[in-house]
Amino acid sequence: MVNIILFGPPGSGKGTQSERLVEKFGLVHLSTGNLLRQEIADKTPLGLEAQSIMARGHLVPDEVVIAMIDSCLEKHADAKGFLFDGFPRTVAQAEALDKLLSVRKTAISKLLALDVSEGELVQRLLSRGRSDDTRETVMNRLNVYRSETEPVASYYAKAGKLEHIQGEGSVEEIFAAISQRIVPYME
Ligand code: B4P
Repeated sequence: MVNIILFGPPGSGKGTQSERLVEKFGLVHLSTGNLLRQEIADKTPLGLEAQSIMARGHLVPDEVVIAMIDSCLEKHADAKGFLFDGFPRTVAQAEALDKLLSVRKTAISKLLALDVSEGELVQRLLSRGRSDDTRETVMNRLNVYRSETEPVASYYAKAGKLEHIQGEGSVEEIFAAISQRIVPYME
């Protein structure tokens, strides 16, 4: 079983690349951002709680996203592998994920980190124009990324699982670079 984390700051292209990667490799795509936006669209109690947090660019509480991931892993118990997109975003989420995978007798294979400069990130997000892409929210999201999320890369680096990918260039070039890192796990 292969379990890949696609990691990077907001706007680094995790969602863009994940859609293509799951199609190519037949992995199950677990995007906490998409799952939360679906809860908001369905106006569930969880969605109502998440909406204002996401609008401010903050992180939804760890226990909420960990429970969401747990139930998705359960639902796709026969998957050949998972692509985690936007999760884990804190070290507590990473520790919880390791436990959830270890009880299922599997583990993270690699964390692939997309490197994109801050100027490029801001430009991409402001031109995307999603409801959480206002200048103020984008700045908050970048600050939260630096303080809460970046340590997740060091957490997996200690286990020898971190690999950096140049995240600037065409979508196709970046897709080829990521695919090259995943192929060995599919053989
Ligand atoms: P996410 O949905 O995870 O989204 P993101 O980090 O903003 O963007 P992503 O990196 O996927 O960029 P994309 O491909 O779309 O998070 C949203 C919010 O949800 C968070 O702020 C948080 O509040 C909450 N949340 C999610 N997960 C959570 C968790 N685990 N814990 C707590 N809270 C959580 O690309 C961005 C733009 O760039 C697009 O317009 C795209 O077209 C463009 N682009 C992509 N690749 C490009 C390229 N190579 N060149 C030029 N443009 C490119």
